[in-house]
Amino acid sequence: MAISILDKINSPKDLKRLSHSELHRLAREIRRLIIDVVSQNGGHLASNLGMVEVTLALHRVFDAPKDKIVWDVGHQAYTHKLLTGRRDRFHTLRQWQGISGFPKREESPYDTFNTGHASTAVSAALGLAEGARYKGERNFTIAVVGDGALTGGMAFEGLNQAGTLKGELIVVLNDNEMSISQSVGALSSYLSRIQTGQVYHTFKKQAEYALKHIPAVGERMVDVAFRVKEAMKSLARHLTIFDELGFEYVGPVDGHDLEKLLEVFEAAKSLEGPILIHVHTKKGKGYLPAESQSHLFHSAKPFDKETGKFKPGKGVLPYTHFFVETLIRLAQQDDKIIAITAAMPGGTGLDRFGNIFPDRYYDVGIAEQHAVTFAAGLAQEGLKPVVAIYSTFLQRAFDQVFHDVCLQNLPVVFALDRAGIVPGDGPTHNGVFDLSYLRHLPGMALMAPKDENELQHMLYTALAAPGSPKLGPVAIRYPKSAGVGVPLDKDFKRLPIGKAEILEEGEDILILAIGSMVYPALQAAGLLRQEGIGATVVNARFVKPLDRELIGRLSKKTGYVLTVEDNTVVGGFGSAVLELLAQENLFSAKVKCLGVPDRLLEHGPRELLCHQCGLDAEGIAAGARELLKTKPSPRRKKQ
Ligand SMILES: Cc1ncc(C[n+]2csc(CCOP(=O)(O)OP(=O)(O)O)c2C)c(N)n1
Repeated sequence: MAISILDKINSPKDLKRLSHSELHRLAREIRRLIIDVVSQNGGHLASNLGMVEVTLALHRVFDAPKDKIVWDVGHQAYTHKLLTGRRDRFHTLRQWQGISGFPKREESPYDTFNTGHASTAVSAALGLAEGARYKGERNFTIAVVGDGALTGGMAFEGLNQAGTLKGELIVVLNDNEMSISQSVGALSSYLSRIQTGQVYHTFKKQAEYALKHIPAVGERMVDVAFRVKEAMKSLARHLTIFDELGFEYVGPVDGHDLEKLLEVFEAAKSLEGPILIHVHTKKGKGYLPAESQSHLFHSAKPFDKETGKFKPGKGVLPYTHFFVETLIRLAQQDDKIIAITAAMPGGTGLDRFGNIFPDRYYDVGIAEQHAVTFAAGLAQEGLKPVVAIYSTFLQRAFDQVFHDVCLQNLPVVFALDRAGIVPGDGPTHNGVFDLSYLRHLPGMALMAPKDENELQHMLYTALAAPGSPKLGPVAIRYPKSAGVGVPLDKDFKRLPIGKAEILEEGEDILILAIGSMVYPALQAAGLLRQEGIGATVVNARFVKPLDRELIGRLSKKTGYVLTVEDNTVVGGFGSAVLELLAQENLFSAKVKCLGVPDRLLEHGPRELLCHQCGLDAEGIAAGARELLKTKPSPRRKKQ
């Protein structure tokens, strides 16, 4: 058996000794290992397979960690991890206490900036470059940005400033014509025109036209001009948008041609900054199923690497499915409903909506801020926009939710997928802040369903229910998980706004749960019942408006209140209940708030993370027992 080259790579320094043919062999070994591990653990397969040669070339030419590489989103950094001392732990990728799927400074000095959300790399790298300049350090800073990430406005805010600073910033634009799905928008077509040389042709045509229309010049001059075709070509290069922004544009370069990449990166070292190197890669490169269906292998579930088939799930379909099926049914009855995604058509399920209602569907790119304000404009025109965004990514658009939606009390519906604790990806992807960052916005109605059946009624209530009070903005948050498996009511029901639901009655303690915590709370009540403790379990349904009457009355009755949410305990549902009790002079009730503690949650399986936060049946029951310890003479019922 041939000796593995990867086994001998302990740091990027080891790369510098390899011959070109060894580098090629190394690329093959890396691809094999990435496929092996991701097929077991799940992860970002397609983006990583596309970046093997670019990463090898960067680490061969530059001197990390002195030279700093910032990975946009960070989902393409597996090769980087393998080359920077994490090969032996790579099999623990995305597992509890294993290595993270994203760059993480706590994990390695080679990870220069923590990422997970898109479009930040240029700004971060520019900050690092300027920081180094202030300190008098000489090094290169490289931002690696995808064409998808470039659709995020922030990437352009960074380029805009970088063009005016003359620092040693190198932007590597990884253009694979894909975001998770097809890249969208005018910029994406512009990049393809550069790829195919059409930017040059456009220039040629414009030049021809201009020369022909100069009086007394005419055809002969055109002939002369085209004899200096090479000069024209180089002139044309200066016409890319990046040149206009003050960058030295280099490209397009084949991102799988190692020799070419080495040459271009080496040359870039001697150019005056800032430089943008446009590389063209193939997402999923080297693994046919990922090449042909890169969107499915973007963030892949575990799969059989021989067949490329995903391992079957648990049976019940995810909340996302129930959301989009309901939206489609509602849209069939109401042609004002419009659906908007920010580059997550598959993840939010809206690709199905788009296939059925192509004129009422928009993928705006990785542009959450724009998505929200765009929806506000549609709402102003009397339409009913539904913006489906992952909870964590809506954080980007907080001011747009406030300034463009809430300030005008516009009826925009926010469907917040991946709310709560999200498995595998870690702190950048947990959706554990939305209850806190939306609750305090005036006019916002904020709901979370206990199951998929309630999700459909909530969407109906928000969008279409006849006789509903006129609602302004509404947010509905639901988890990244399979539904509970309850049957779906055939007919939609209008839920009374701000009304909670009593699910079980007991005298010792009130458990107020929201969203995906409701069923675990019911199970906890079952455990407590076996110990003679009677719990009233309430499905709060609304975090805003809260059911003041019911919560007030039951808190007074039991005197012990346990709130349960898979959101941070800071400023979320529990805080809302505490405020209510204070306002209603009910502070004699003893209250305990269970939720995500005020610290970052590392990556791991959802069940484990929920367990650690006390957010499962056992943890909720333990929380109740602890609270009841403060009871002077606890009433224990006979079993
Ligand atoms: C603010 C934000 N919105 C959405 C996402 C989800 N997301 C992760 S990667 C990705 C596509 C990135 O495309 P690109 O930058 O071209 O990289 P590629 O995967 O093609 O290599 C998206 C939309 C995110 N990480 N951050």
